[in-house]
Amino acid sequence: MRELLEGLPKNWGRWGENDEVGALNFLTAAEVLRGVACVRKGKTFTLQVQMGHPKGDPVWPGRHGAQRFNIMDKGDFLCGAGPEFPGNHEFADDVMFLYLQGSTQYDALGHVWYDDQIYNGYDARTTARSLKKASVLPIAERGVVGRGVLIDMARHRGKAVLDKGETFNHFDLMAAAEAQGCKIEKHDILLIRTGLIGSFYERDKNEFYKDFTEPGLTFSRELVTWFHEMEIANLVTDTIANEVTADPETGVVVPLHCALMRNLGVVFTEIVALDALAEDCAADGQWNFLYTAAPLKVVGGSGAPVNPVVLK
Ligand code: UVW
Repeated sequence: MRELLEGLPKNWGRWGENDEVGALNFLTAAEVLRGVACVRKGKTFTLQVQMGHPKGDPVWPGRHGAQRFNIMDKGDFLCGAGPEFPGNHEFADDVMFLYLQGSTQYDALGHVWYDDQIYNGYDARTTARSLKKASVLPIAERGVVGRGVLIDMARHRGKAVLDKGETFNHFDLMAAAEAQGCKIEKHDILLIRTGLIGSFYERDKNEFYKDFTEPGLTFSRELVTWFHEMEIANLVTDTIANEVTADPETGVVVPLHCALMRNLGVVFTEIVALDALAEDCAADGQWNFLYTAAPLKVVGGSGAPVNPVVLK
């Protein structure tokens, strides 16, 4: 990874030696108002996938989807195991076991690293047992609000869903934006649709996970420089890991996690449901909007579930 990313820009120290939210610092009050200016119709969209979906949850191989268990329900009361209260109300309770990266989620900036340093140069040993630095908590405390723009790469290529391992770069994003009649602007929250997550529920799971390679952004030095110059605050996609799984040239796995998240502090949001929003954008021709998201405040978390809300 070091060799691949040698000489590329870093934002370490740019927002001070204690910074933990990286490129979200670009989302000033003026940027919030730039997003608000996109709200014209009163339409709202929620972008979280269902947790514990009956057809399974799309996850990075080795993780598991959310599992929810009833702790109390009518059955407990029928067999006399439910607690009795004056007035005799009954109730249902449940618990959930979930990977914090196993559903629609924000990654903490300390989620992925190489060379023993996480975002902003913090020692990777600060991740032991829980993230003491650059956890998801500061992102959750801050919230994410700004102007979002959706690039529908699948629609641009005339496909319902991009192929396994199909790549695209910043030139493709800009060409798609032009075809959509919109522009990716500095400080945008960049949403990219590949069709992958929407397709998951109807696909054979063996086929989906076989030779696991997602479609997505592919690493190049120019692409990293473009993200740096555009000062993109947040990358949001309908894939599990926001990039083509392995760089086709070198075989290096998730180089953009390192180049964008670890080095530039670009915040990643993954496994996002973008189909309904994309349909609406294609119908009304408006591809920009106010994007808002508040991941859960998980102390020490390397990620946290979220249900982003978009307003047009
Ligand atoms: C990895 O950790 C590889 O992916 P994600 O960012 O999806 O959690």
